[in-house]
Amino acid sequence: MSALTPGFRGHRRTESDRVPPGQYLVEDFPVLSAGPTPSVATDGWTFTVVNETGERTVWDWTEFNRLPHESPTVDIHCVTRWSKLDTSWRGVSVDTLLADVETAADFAVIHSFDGYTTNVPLQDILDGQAWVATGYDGSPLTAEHGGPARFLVPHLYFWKSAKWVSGITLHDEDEPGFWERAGYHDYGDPWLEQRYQSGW
Ligand SMILES: Nc1nc2c(c(=O)[nH]1)N[C@H]1C(S)=C(S)[C@@H](COP(=O)(O)O)O[C@H]1N2
Ligand SMILES: [Mo]
Repeated sequence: MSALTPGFRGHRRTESDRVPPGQYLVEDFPVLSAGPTPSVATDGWTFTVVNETGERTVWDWTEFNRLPHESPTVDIHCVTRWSKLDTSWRGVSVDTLLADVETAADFAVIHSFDGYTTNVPLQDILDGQAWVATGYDGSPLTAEHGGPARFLVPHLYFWKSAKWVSGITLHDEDEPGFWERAGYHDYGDPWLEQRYQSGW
């Protein structure tokens, strides 16, 4: 893997270089949910990974909080056209969650306690690209933003960052999630403006 790509580390990036096409910057943090905010208690909370053969790995809240945590600062991009730069989070990387999971799967579905789902290629959530976040901006993640824990995969449109996350299932085949079945793009790269499936 080449560590230095021209234009990535080689040049100073201005703020406008960090805003994908068709997006505008916000300073506040908008709340976007398809339904009401569920109240998810940490008592009885679990995070579950299921591989393609049905093997389950489960953490309760206490076990999850003992896992090594990271503090990523990332830019986020919602398909409704707002972007927010330098958001700071605290969470467990998906690499940590999948470290002991045996899998040859190519796809993942992220599941939430409100029934929300979203699909991502497995390679897009490995190698430091995705987290299960329990903290935002120095505080526990609020319920409206997905607390106690939400998925965070900032290089894809923010609908892929499922709030109130309950687990990850691994699959050999791609399985569209809630918004993807409703016509949102299967992959959702903000830099390519992959907002909706063609025909929308
Ligand atoms: N469980 C769940 N996760 C969700 C959603 C939702 O409706 N339910 N909305 C998605 C969408 S479309 C966006 S833009 C972001 C919004 O996150 P925010 O409310 O923290 O800004 O959450 C995503 N995750
Ligand atoms: Mo969104």
